[in-house]
Amino acid sequence: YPERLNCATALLDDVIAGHGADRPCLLTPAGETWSYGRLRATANRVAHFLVDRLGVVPGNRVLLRGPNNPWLVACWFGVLKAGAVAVPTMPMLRARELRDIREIAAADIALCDHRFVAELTGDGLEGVTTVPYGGPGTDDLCALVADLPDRFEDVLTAADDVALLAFTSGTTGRPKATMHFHRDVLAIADTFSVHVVKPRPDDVFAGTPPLAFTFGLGGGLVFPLRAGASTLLIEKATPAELARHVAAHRVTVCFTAPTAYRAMIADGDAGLLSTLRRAVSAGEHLGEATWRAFHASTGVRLIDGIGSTEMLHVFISAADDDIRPGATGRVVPGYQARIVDEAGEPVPDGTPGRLAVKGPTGCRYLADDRQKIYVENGWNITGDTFTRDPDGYFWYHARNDDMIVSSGYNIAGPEVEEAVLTHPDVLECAVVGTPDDARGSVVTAFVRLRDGAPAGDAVAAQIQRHVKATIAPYKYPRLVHFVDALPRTATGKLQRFRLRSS
Ligand code: 3SK
Repeated sequence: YPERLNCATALLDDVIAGHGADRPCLLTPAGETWSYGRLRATANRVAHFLVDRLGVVPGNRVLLRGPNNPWLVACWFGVLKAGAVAVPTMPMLRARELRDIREIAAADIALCDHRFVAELTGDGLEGVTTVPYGGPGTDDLCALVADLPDRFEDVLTAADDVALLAFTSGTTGRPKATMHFHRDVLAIADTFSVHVVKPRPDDVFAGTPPLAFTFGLGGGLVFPLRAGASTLLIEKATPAELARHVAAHRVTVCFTAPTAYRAMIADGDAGLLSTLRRAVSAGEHLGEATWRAFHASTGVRLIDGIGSTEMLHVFISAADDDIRPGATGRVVPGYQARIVDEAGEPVPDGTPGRLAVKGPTGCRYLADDRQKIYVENGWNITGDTFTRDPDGYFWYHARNDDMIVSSGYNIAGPEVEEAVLTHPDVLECAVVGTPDDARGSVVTAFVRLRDGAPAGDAVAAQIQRHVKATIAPYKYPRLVHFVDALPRTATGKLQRFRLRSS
C-alpha cells in the first residue's frame, strides 16, 4: 500500500471510478437502496459536520453506536474521511461497558442511533457529546448535515495511522481495545476476501454480525465494497428471518455463525437459500456434522474460518475443493500460522498445541499490559488449541481454557459438543467441566432441544448413549442439563465460564 492512504477513499472512490456513482451499494430489508454516490455524499456531509461543527481533528476518537444500517455506515466513513478513529460499539452493550470503552478509547464524541442514546447518558459518560442519528427532529444528525456540502477532501492519513479501535467483547475482565491501521482495513479484503471468499461485483452480501464485531465489519461492509458489490444491512434477524432476507434480496454471499447455519437447516429453511453461492462461518468452531448437514440440504460448501478481533479478520480458512470438512482450513495467503508449546517452540505436525499467528494485520492493544501475554516475539497467541496436519490443515480442539481434565483424561469440550449436536433432538449445546470430588471435574452438557422435543431423563440417557457411540466413550457427558438458552457474548460466542460457575 502507498505510504499515505485513507481506507475510506480507497473503498468508495475506487469503486466509483471503476463502476460509476450509481452502482447500488447499501440495501435494507425495507427496500431502500443507497448507491455508492449517495453513500459518499452522505459520508462527506458527516465529515464536514465532525470537522466544521464539532472541531474534530485527525486522531480524535469517535464512538459509534447503532445496529447495521446505512446511517451507521455513513457515520463510519465520515469519521475515517475526517482522519479520526472509529470506535464502533455493539448495540447490545450497556452503560457500564460503554463507560469502560469510552474511558479506554478517550472518546468524547458519539454518533448514536436515536433509539440507543439512553445508555450513553449514564454515570461516567458525562462530557460525551452525543449526536443522535436516524430519528426525527432538527437536532438529529440527518437534519444537521442536510445542508452541508456533499464534497469533502478526505484527510490523507498515513497507511499506518490508526483507523479503528475494535474492542474485544470482554467476557471476562475489562475490555481490550485493539488498534487497526488504514492499511489493515484493506488488507483483510485483499487477503481472506480476495483469496478465499472471491467476491464478484454482482454479489449481494448479507449477514447477522454487527459491524462493531470485526467479523461483521469485513463481511457486511469492507469485503463487498472492496469488490464493488452490494450489501444488505440487517439490523437484527433470527436465523429464519435471515433465510427470508436471503431469498427476498437474492443474496449470494452470507456471513453468520455456525449456530445460525444449523438453525436454518433445522427449521427447514434450506429452500430459501438457493441464491447463495458462498456462505462463511466464523465466530465459533464449525463442526463437521453441521458442515455436512448444510451441504446436503443446500449444495453450498460452508467456508469455515478462524479470525479474531486482534487480527481484525480471518487468517485460517479454505473454500471450494480446498475444504476438508471438520478442519478449519489452511493459512490464508499473507499470514503465517504455527502450533507452539508452552515455551513458544513449534511442535511437530499432529501434536496439539497453542495456535500462533502473524500477518499484515494485528495484534496491537491500546495501552494494555496484556500485550505481553497475547503477543510472543511478534506472534499473536490466539488462546486456541489446534493441531496442524502434514498437508497444512489446521484442526480445532478447544479454547485453551475449554479443555476438561476428568479422572486424568484431557477432554476437549467442543469435541463432545460436536458429538452431542449430531443427536437429532439437539439444537444447541455447550460442554464444560464442573467440579467433582471423585474425578476432579466431570463432563457436563448444557443442552437446548429443538422446539417440541421433550426434555427429561430418557432423552438425557439417549444423548449419553449417542455420544458414547460417536466418540471415545470416556468423553461422554456424565451430567446433562436442559436449558432454554445458552449464555452468549454480544458477538454470539458461548460464555462457557458462566456455565462452569452455574
Ligand atoms: O472473533 C472471531 O471469531 C472472528 C472471526 C472472524 C473474523 C473476525 C473475528 C473477530
